[in-house]
Amino acid sequence: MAVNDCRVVQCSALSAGGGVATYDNGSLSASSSFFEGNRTTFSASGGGAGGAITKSYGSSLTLTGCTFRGNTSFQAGAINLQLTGGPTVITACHFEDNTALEWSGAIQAFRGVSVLIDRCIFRNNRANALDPDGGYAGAIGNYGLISCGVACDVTVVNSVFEGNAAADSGGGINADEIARTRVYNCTFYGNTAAPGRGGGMSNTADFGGGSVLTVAGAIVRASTGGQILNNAAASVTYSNVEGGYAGMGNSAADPLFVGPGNYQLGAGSPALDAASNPAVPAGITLDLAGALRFVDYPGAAATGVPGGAGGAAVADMGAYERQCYPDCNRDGAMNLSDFGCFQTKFALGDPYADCNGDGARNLSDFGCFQTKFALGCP
Ligand SMILES: [Ca+2]
Ligand SMILES: [Ca+2]
Ligand SMILES: [Ca+2]
Repeated sequence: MAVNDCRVVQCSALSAGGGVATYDNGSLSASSSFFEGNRTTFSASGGGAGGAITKSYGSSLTLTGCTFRGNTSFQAGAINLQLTGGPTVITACHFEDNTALEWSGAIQAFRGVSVLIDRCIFRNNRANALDPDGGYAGAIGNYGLISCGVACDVTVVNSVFEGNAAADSGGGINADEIARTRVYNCTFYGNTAAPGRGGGMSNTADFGGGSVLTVAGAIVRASTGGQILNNAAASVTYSNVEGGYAGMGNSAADPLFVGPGNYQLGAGSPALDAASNPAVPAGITLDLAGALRFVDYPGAAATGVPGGAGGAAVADMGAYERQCYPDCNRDGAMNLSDFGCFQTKFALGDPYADCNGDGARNLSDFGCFQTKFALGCP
């Protein structure tokens, strides 16, 4: 089933999938669609999962360019993914103001599902605690009850978590039981959990032991309730964590975001060229803004790990890769060939050639390019 260019608004279901559901080896894809104010209505203490979408029993799910806003459920405020089966791939989607009464404000993965979440924004989602067992995972929860190896992985890449809140643990992400959760090149800012319970992320052992959380290339700042809680097995490397976190390549220095609410990295950021290329999953080549993920930023010391799809160009920490504007051909060097590249893009009418950003492409853009080239990467 395909749901394209649709609006699914204020729908409800008794127990699962307030808007849309796929079961029994079915396949659901949705693109450029809007899911708002959908909910499950099962009694609050008795269940209800997936305010907007449920995927279950072997089915597969692909979501691209969709928005999920203000959906509500007992667990999995927007999307419920459960039981082994086909993969889930969620790309370039926005999740805002979704609510779970108990667990997982936006997305919940449960029992052996394979999930890739790439280039998404999670903002102001929350998990309340209707009873004392709840309040886990403000945005994403991953819970595995059976041993299924990599088939159970939830992998999150190139995404931003901002202002999400969990009444108990994991304002951005919570994992428990024997879940496998991988978080690469994501930015967490201003997320909230209870004191000491991981405002950014938590790897808890409250429902069973053995959950493994692997974090690389992340930026985790300004959390309430601590940045990262680990009560099981966690590895955090090549990441920027406010207050510091033990692990190879980690730092605590101010990442120099370009401005409030804008998590692009400023010039001179210690997060430039400081992530780990081999950690980035195969096939990932773009950052959250749709720009190239692997860019060598001239003047930044490469303190991260080269290799992988980036070769010598090392990825930046966080969801955004800083681009060097005058390095037109993106080869990490600034020379005459970049002038040729600019001329070509100008001739083709490429938006890149509007160097001064005034909406027109004319001679003044050539002067602008020369000026920026002379400045390096301002
Ligand atoms: Ca870089
Ligand atoms: Ca170049
Ligand atoms: Ca212009």
